[in-house]
Amino acid sequence: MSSPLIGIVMGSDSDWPVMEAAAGALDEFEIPYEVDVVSAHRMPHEMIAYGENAAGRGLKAIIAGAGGAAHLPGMLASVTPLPVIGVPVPLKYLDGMDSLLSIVQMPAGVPVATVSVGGARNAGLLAARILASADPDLLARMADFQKELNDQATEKGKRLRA
Ligand code: RP5
Repeated sequence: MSSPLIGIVMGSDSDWPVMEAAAGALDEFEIPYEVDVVSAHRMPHEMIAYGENAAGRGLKAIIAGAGGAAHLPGMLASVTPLPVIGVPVPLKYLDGMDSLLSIVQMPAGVPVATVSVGGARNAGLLAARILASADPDLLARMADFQKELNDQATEKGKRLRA
């Protein structure tokens, strides 16, 4: 197994049904990743250590998902120089707006690239694009993937017009 390039972390294993789509996208591009639960509130010391050690361990980006008072992506971004992609996980109440606002409203200087509520697949694809910017083979495969999306959308239009 290759060393992981992307860290996928979440506040609880209850986030996994949403977050597994990020892993699925990375699988499609054969990008090695690791998965863990690193709760900002329930295990703050481990969370800080994860962020502080991530770059030194060879990770290139972190995908962090959390729901409700979703402080995990922002706190990780505050202790790592790596790009952090935040996934707002929708919980039972408030339709994920609490998660979204907790993640997206970062102070200047501490960026988190926030995807849509439940948008873990896009988080995986964004991580792949970050790696692709320095990897011509991966960049070409990303361009092929986009061409495939284009073809599929074109085909749908053709079927409607027929
Ligand atoms: C957040 O609390 C987690 O990210 C999760 O979305 C939510 C609920 O966690 P559990 O009570 O299901 O462990 O920190």
